[in-house]
Amino acid sequence: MEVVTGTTEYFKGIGQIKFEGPGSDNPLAFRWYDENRVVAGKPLKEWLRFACSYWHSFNGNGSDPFGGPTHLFAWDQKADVLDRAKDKMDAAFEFITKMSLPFYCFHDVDLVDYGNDVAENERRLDAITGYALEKQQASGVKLLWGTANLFSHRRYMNGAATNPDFRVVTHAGAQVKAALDATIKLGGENYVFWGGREGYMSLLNTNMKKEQEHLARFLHLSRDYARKQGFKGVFFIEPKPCEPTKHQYDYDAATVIGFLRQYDLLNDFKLNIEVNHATLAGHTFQHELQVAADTGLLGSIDANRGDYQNGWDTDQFPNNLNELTETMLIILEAGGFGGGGINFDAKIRRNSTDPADLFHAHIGGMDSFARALITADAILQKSDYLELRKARYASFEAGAGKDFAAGKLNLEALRDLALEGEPETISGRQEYYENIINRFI
Ligand code: XLS
Ligand code: NI
Ligand code: NI
Repeated sequence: MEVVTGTTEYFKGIGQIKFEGPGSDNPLAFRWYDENRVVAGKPLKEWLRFACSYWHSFNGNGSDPFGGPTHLFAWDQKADVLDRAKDKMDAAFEFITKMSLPFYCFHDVDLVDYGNDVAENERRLDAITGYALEKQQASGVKLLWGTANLFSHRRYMNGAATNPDFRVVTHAGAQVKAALDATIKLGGENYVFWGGREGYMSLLNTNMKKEQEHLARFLHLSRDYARKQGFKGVFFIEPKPCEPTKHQYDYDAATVIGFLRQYDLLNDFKLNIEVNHATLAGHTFQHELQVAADTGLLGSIDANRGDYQNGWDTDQFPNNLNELTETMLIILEAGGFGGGGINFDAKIRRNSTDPADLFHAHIGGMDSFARALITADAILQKSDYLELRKARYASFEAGAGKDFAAGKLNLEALRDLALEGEPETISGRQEYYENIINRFI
C-alpha cells in the first residue's frame, strides 16, 4: 500500500509500519502481522480485514466527564467546516496508509460537522465523500462500513427510530438515508446500526412493544431504500445492553437474533459483536461470537476491551492473548467473517498525547490478533482440541443416543433406558483445555 499524505504531513517522523518479525527491537514495527502470511489457506490480511475507526482516532479528543480535550489536533484548526473536514481526512488517510490498514469505518458526523439543516448536512456529506473517494482511489483503502450517529444530537435524547415523537423519527430517517448514500458512493461493504439510544431510561414512560415495532419498521425502510439504490452489502446490528440508555433493545446477540427472526430481517442482517459490549451484557466476547456463529450470523467485530475495575465501555485496545486466541478459535471454525472484519472501536487514553501513541495502539492490536490467529490455527491443526470436544458427545453418535438426537425416542423410552443404571462420571477436563491454549501461545 502507498502512503497517501495531503499537503501537510501530520505524523512526521513516522514512516510506513513494516513487518520485522518477533526478533525486531523496533517498537514501530509488526512482530506478528505479516499481512501476506498464509494461515489456514488464506493470507492474514484476508482473515483479519482490519479497519480503523474514524471517530476514536481522528475525533476522539480525550475529553471525559471530568475534563475537556487533551488531544489538540493539528487537523482541527481551520474555520471553514469543509476545509477542516478535508484536513482531518488527509490526516486519517496518512495514518491508515502508514499503518497498512486495508479498511476504515465512520459515522456521518465523524467525517464532517453536522448542523440542524437537513439539506445542508446532505451537501456537506456529499462534498466530503467526494474527497474520500479520491483518497480511497489513490490509496486502495476501502470502506468496511458506514453508519449514522443517531445518539449525540439532543433531539435523540428519547431515542431515534424508537422516539415517542414521530418528528424525531423523520430526522433519524433523513440521517440514515444520507449515510446510506455516502456508504454506497464509497463502495462500503457493509452498513451498521448501533442503537445507542434505542432503549429506555424508565419503563414508566415507555411503551416497549410500540418502540420495538417502530425500530423494526425503520430497519425495513432502510434496507428497502439501500437495496433499491443497488447496495449489495450486509447490514449489521451491533448489540449492546446499556449505556447510554439504562436498557438497550439490542441487548445481546441472542436478543438481537430473536428480534431479527420476529420481524423477518434475517436475510439481510448479521451481527457486529463488540468485546466490551459483550462483557457489559454479563457475557464473554467468546460467548457472543459463538451465539452469532451458531446461527450463521457472525458478520463482523468491533475490537476493544473493557477494564476489570470499571463498569463502562472503556474501549481500550485489545492485548489479551489468551482471550484473543479463544476468539480466533471460534472465528476460524466459523470460516471467517460474514462480510465484515475487525474494526478497532478503541481509543488511546486521555493522557496518551504523542502522535506515536496512535501507532503503538494499532500495532499492539494488530499484532495481538495476528498472533492469536496463528496460535488458534496451530491448536486446530496440531492438538487434540477438536477431537476431545467431539469425543465428549460420542454417546450421541450411535445406538439410542443417536436415535434420541434424530427425534426417534419418546420420554418413556428415556425412562426405560435409565433402568440400565447410574452412568459413570466423566471429567469435563477444563484445566486440560485451558492448558492447550497456553501451550500454543
Ligand atoms: C458504542 C458503539 C459505537 C458503534 C458505532 O458503544 O460501539 O461506537 O460501534 O456506532
Ligand atoms: Ni462499536
Ligand atoms: Ni462500544
